[in-house]
Amino acid sequence: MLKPKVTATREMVNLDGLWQFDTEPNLGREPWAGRLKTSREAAVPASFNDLFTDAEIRDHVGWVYYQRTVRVPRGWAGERIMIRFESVQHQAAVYLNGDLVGEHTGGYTPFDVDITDRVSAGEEFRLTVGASAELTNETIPPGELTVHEDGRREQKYFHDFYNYGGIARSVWIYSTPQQHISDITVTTDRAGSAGIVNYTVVQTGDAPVKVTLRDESGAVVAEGEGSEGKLTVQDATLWQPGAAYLYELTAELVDGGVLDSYSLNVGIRTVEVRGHEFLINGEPFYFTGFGKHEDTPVRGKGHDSAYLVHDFELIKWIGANSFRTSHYPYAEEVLDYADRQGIVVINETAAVGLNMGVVGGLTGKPPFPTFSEHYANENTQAAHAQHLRELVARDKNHPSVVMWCIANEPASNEDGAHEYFEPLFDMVRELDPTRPLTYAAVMFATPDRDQCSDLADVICLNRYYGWYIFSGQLDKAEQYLRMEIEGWLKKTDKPIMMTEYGADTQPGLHSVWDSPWTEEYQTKYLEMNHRVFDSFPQFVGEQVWNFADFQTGPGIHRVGGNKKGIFTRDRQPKAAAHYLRERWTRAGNAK
Ligand code: BDP
Repeated sequence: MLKPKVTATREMVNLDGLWQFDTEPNLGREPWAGRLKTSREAAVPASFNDLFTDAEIRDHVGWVYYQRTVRVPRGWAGERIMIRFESVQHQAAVYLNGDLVGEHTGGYTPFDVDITDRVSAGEEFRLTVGASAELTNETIPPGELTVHEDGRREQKYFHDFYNYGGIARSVWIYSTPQQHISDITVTTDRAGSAGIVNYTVVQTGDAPVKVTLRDESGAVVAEGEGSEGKLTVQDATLWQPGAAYLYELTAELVDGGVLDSYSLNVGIRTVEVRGHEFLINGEPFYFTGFGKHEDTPVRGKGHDSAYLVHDFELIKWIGANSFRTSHYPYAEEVLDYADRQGIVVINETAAVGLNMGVVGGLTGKPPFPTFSEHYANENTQAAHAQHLRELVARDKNHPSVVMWCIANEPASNEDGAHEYFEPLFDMVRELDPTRPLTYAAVMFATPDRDQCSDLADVICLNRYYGWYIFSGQLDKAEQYLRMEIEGWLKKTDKPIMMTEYGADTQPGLHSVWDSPWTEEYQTKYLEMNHRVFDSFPQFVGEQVWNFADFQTGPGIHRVGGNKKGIFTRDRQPKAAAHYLRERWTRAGNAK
């Protein structure tokens, strides 16, 4: 799944901007059959929910429709013509003039619609996109949808962030030659001071393939022929955390002239788990940073390049080296930028909420088994597998991505979890043997109860001692956190990291005592956790929950959203940001 790009043989036109917009109840039966009769317009990319003041739109459950006209560039005659949707949350139906031409399920991975046979160069067409953010027990993420007798649709979900919907990332039409490169896979290795770049090019037709690797100055450092090969770069400059270096690999189909050409960035680096260590380029790596969200005021989950740049600036300011794409794949632009900025990424799927235990509150008692016909069943697992395939297909070439996270807080302590996850882990290992795998373990999945840690290469824990458990009692929290980690060390010799720990904090609230919600408490909570982490050499990282405050569904334990951010939703630092900066910029890093 190659990202659309302008190359010597390919063109693209961006379709972002204002599209006509309406929700299902306001429409006739077939909104795609003609022009939408509405004066309402929605911004693309953006979640639609927070754009308008009408509560019925914000909380609409069901289909919404976006529409615009598109003119195909007049020079595209004879080319293959595609539409690329980077993200439609969570289900999409695409109509060209009156016809259904494409469908996709899964809100965080891109899809293409081939419209070559339906459009003509220089002509206009009407593009209508239906988007539904409905979640059921057979979608990823899962949810619960109830249709009441009066037809009202009610959406529940079991994850702690607002279920935004709509066209959240850019839309493009793009051209490729009929005979074209359809995929490139790159893996890298090191041999002494040389760098190895293994490549596979997939194409239509059988034109000879030529591959050229250039360094950052543009000098050719290696060349290859054929659809598979191994390039050797003498004295390679490695891609390193905090010191990105990117080569450019260009693949060409050459038959007489150049039929198609596509370039991508390649960072030469290795990732390996050895004993208790997580190694990047053979060096022990300690993750510092955050679990994040794609979440900003007004845009919701809409991708925003200004926030992208600013968030990375704050990540660097605070001295962090990494983040996890909690709890879904982020926009491709984010990973491209991480590649260029040398920020390390744990890439997570949208499998969040596979856990009925959370419904039982702190008891962790599920009302019914999570892995059952009723909830996470075979169809859920098939949808999960599809998400994983799409994620790996999209992100396999990013040097910044060092680990795949198969799920967030699944009920890995419940019976049936191992049977559910084993085939998924096996499948991803086969798709990508080069990266370690993990899942972020929920607090009920203690070392004595978790049933899936044998599947993971790194034990990732989400723990809230001092917040959900022993709130305001940091001494006790410290004792229990330490005990739990000791328990894990008895059970496994894999590396361990904390992928979530955090305390809700209302900026401006202060106290001399250990008072939850104050800025002081957030700092003391983090200090307590760090005392524990620092005493275990088997620990390979700390990612605080969360980078910034973010929007959630309504609930009495959420004050205008989740307030565990180290930054506010508009990216102002809370007191703990200065503490973390002090810790993470200190020589020798966190440890
Ligand atoms: C964890 C979840 C995360 C929540 C967080 C919290 O992984 O999505 O936002 O707790 O409660 O259980 O703040």
